[in-house]
Amino acid sequence: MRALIIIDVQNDFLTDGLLVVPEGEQIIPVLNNINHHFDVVVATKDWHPATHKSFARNHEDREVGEIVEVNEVPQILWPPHCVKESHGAEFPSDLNTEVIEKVFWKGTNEDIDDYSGFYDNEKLNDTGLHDFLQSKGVTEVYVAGIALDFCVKFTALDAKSLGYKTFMIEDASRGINYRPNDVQNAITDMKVSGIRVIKSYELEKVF
Ligand code: VGL
Ligand code: ZN
Repeated sequence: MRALIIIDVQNDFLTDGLLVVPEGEQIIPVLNNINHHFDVVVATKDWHPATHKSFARNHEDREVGEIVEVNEVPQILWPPHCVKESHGAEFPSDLNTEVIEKVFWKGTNEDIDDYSGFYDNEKLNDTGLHDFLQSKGVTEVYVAGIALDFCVKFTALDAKSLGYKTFMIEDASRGINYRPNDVQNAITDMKVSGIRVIKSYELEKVF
């Protein structure tokens, strides 16, 4: 069985959001066009309490982009984003969400961030995604969404280590590119780990 995992396609990462990912909205029609290729479609949502330690404003005298330690774990500081139950945390209205069988929540514990759809950054807790995919008999996962250089990358790397045949759909994903070449480096890291980086048109050829 083949699953599409849609990572963090949420208003705050799109134009007018609080942590804008360039061209983020361009992936919405791509996702809507490809979802029929999959046996299972799931999504993740970044879902932070307002007090989350990944927000620069929740530290004294710290700015966005700085790295601090939270319980001895390095944490990049972000603007506030995807606060649970806010408009920014919702799916954009033009994303076809009817096909999404289940949503997995990440970043819900204020003390630790979660870039992967499977576990938090220290792998202390899991989101239930692996168990769900196992229960559906999924062996191949296709990861797409936001941000290519953070949550898409870490989800794909975990999927690969969990033993799934793993693909990342490049044109159905966009990155933050906080430092120049972050997206290119993320793509290289994924390829080196054995993840196949594909374009959405290739799905037409395969299935
Ligand atoms: C993300 C930074 C902070 C992501 C989430 O979805 O890639 N990036 N929170
Ligand atoms: Zn976040």
